[in-house]
Amino acid sequence: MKCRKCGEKAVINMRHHKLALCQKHYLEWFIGQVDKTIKRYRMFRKKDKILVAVSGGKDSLSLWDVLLRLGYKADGLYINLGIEGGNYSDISLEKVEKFVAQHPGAHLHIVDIKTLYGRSVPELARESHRGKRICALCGLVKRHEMNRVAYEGGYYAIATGHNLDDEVAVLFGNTLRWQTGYLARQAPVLPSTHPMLARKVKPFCRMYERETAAYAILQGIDYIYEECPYAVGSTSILYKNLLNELEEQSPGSKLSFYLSFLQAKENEQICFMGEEASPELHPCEKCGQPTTAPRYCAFCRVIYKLRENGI
Ligand code: Q46
Ligand code: ZN
Ligand code: ZN
Repeated sequence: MKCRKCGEKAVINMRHHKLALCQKHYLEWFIGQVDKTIKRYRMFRKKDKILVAVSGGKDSLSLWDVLLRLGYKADGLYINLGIEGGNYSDISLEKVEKFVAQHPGAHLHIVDIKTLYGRSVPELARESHRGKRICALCGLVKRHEMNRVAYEGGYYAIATGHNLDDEVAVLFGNTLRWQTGYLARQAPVLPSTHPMLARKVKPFCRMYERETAAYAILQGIDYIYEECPYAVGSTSILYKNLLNELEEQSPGSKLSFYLSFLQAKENEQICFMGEEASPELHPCEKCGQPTTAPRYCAFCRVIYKLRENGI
C-alpha cells in the first residue's frame, strides 16, 4: 500500500476515508484534521489559554502535543486520583512527566487528591455512604478540580482527549435509552454557563481511536497502555466492541453516525425541546462553585461530609 500523497510506503490505511499515508504525511494530515475541527466548531483561538486534561493515555497526550505544535497556548492538568490497581496512577503520572520533559516550555499543573483532601478517590468511594459507584464519584471529583484549576488559572476552556470512539459509544448508549437530556448536551463544545464553570471542548471528536493511537506511536509519545482498572467491564467498552464490529463490516459507520447526529442538531432536524433550560445555580457555601443543590455542592458533600444542615 502506497501513500496517496508521495507514493512512499504507507504506514496506515484508513478505510473509512479511503486514504493511505506514509508516516510524514499521516502526522501532517492528523494535525490538520484536528485544527479543522477546532475551527469548524469554534472551540478556541490562538490567543486563548487552554487547559488540557491529561491522564497519561494516548488521547490526552496526543492532544496536548498537537495543540502545542499548532501554536495554541495549552497547559496540562494531571489529576492524581490515587488509583493503586496496577500502579495505574503512578505509571500514568510518570508518562505525563516524561512528556513534559520532552516538550520544553510545556507547563503542567498537578493536583493530588489525597494530598489536598486527605483521601484518594478509591478511599472516598469506599467510605461513601450514599453508595456512589467509584466512576461516578471519580467523575465528580475530576469535574470539580478541572473547573477549579481552570477558574483559578484564568483558562478560557478545558480540552479533553475524547475521541470519536468515545463519543460514538456515548451517543449509542444515550440513543438506546433515548436520554434526551444527555443527547441535547452531547456536542464538541459545551459552552460555559457560569464564570466558574469552564467551557469544555473535544478537539479529537472526529478522530478514530485507532488514529489517535497511531499518532502517539508515530510521534514517539510514550503513554500508558493499560486502562484504569475500574473501566474493565463497563458498558462503554461493550458498546465500543459492538460498534467496532459494525465498523469492520461497514467502514465509516461510526463517523457518519456521529457527524449526522451533529448535523441534524445543527439543522434543527432533531431537537430536544425544553431539555436545555438550565436550573438555577447558586454558590456552594464551602467552595464557591455553582451548584443546584441546597447549600453545598455534591463534591463538598462527599469530601467534607457536609449535609444541608451543616456538618
Ligand atoms: S479514571 Fe475514574 Fe475513569 Fe477509572 S475510576 Fe472510573 S472514572 S475508569 S475515565
Ligand atoms: Zn507520503
Ligand atoms: Zn462545594
